[in-house]
Amino acid sequence: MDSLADCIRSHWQTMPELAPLRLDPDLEEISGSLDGESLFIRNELAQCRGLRKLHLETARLGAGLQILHCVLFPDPRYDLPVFGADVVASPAGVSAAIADLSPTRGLLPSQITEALASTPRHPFSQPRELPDWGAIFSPQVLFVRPNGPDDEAAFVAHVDRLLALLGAAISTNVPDPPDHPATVKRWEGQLGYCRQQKQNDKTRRVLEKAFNPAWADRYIEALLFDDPPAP
Ligand code: BLA
Repeated sequence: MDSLADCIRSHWQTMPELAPLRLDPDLEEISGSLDGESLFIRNELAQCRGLRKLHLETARLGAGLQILHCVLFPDPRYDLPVFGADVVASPAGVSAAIADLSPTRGLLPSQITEALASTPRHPFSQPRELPDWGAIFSPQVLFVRPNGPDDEAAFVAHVDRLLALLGAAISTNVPDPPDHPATVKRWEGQLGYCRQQKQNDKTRRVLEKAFNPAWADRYIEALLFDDPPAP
């Protein structure tokens, strides 16, 4: 978890025109309790050229669950995918590790598809099935239960590669005007991505239990998967 968070933060530092994004002070660091155990959530938010919102959430639920959640939402004027990663760990190990560059217009930019196709993949021994709402992810999505330190290091290396590809795509991208049909299509694609992610009951259940349903709803709607503003 720590090396993954460090990897993500170091990529943020290389993004062009990186600037802080305003975050409700009561959402920066959140404390709660779950089954008598303490809960702690930390949120980091930024923006840069090409990305309307970079979000990293690291959470600890007592001695039990540890979660890393990261989504980089593109500015729809740019032809860029959504980067998403989620890692869920318990004392028994990491149960879910997912990372993807997800298309916002049906398919990924060809430079990214080609780069991914030519990168050899570590042979993860425990691949996982996507839930139905996971149709938003690309065909190249990585979703595994890492089994040991080699798998864990390979997952971090994969995220590193995805973020390098995204960074390269940002540096060569020329934005379309806000009213361009391609911009509108990518905005609709991002809206669909957020709607599908909100169907993940596992996230909602953990937040409802740790806080309460109204709080969980606000957190999901306003911070995790807020609808992208119209271009
Ligand atoms: C699964 N997400 C989970 C699980 C939990 C959470 C408890 C079940 C673990 C398991 O199946 O092994 C909880 N995730 C959280 C919470 C947050 C969070 C509380 O991010 C708070 C911020 N989820 C995302 C993103 C992706 C994602 C960005 O937030 C992908 C890019 C995917 N999480 C994802 C998927 C599953 C999951 C695909 C498995 C769902 C399933 O099998 O039904």
